[in-house]
Amino acid sequence: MDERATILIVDDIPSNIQTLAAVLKDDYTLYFATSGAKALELCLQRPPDLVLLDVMMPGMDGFELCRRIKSEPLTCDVPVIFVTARSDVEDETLGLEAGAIDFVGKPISPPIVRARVRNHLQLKRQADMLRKLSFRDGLTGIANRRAFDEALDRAWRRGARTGTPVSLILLDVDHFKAYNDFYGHQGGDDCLREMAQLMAARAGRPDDLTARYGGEEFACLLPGTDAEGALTVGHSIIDALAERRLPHAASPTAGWITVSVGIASRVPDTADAPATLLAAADAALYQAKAGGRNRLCV
Ligand code: GH3
Ligand code: MG
Ligand code: MG
Ligand code: MG
Repeated sequence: MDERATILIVDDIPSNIQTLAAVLKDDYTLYFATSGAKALELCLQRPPDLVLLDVMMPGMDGFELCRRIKSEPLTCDVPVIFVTARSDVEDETLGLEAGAIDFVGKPISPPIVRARVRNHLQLKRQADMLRKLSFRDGLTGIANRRAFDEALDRAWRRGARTGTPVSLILLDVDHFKAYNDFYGHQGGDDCLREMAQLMAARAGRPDDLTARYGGEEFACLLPGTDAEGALTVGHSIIDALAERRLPHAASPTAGWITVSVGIASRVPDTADAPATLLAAADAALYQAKAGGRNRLCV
């Protein structure tokens, strides 16, 4: 597999592209475009790790292309470096305001181009890694609360636009304090990891998101799934746990790990906040607990 970073070089003059390509081709996978429109198309098809961008081009110039790249959710984090013969304050200000991260002068100096590209790619990799980590739960490796909150907001807005339902399943492990007391905290951690995998496998559609919502509480977000579909997923998780029979000798409910499940489903209304869905699922979960645990309520 090719692990090399990809760089898009944009310039209306092919010989300028060739000059840059000669400097970078041994270390990176390169793409080229000779117009802003073509570059934008390539970026959206497959976002590169970095863009080297000419300022003066017929049609969409470099500043405009940079603004577009920065305004698209798919490409807004891609670093853009301007390659320009014009180095007056006004141009540099415009470029930076358009979202560029850096400049290199024309005619280019190969060592400087290599160094700047390498530095910005390294920063980008670090930022990507931090971003990824900030949306993962450290214990289980599944999505965390932050990822869930963002996904719920997105699903809610999309559902309101398209008139399609959003369903939410909240799951709380039964008698988990007793589990920790009996099996030790390490045993509890192992159990949470195993449960995360089991739940994520049951809510397995591409748009589904299973997250660790809090301590021993999990959430499955099911965009585009109605109440009936959510019920099926909820039951399948309860059934899978009954089949798996992770031992819980201290549970008054069963000899194995069980969960209480609350489900809510709505066709989002922009007048309503997604918090109403959460509150409904939480109320259903409370009912499942009060009704004896190891069960599902809607
Ligand atoms: P209920 O059936 O009413 O849900 O009872 P419960 O004991 O599960 O509920 P409670 O909220 O009293 O206890 C939750 C327990 O989950 C207590 C806490 O120590 C444990 N817990 C939360 N996060 C973690 C974790 O990351 N690892 C481990 N091992 N335990 C955790
Ligand atoms: Mg030009
Ligand atoms: Mg709890
Ligand atoms: Mg619990």
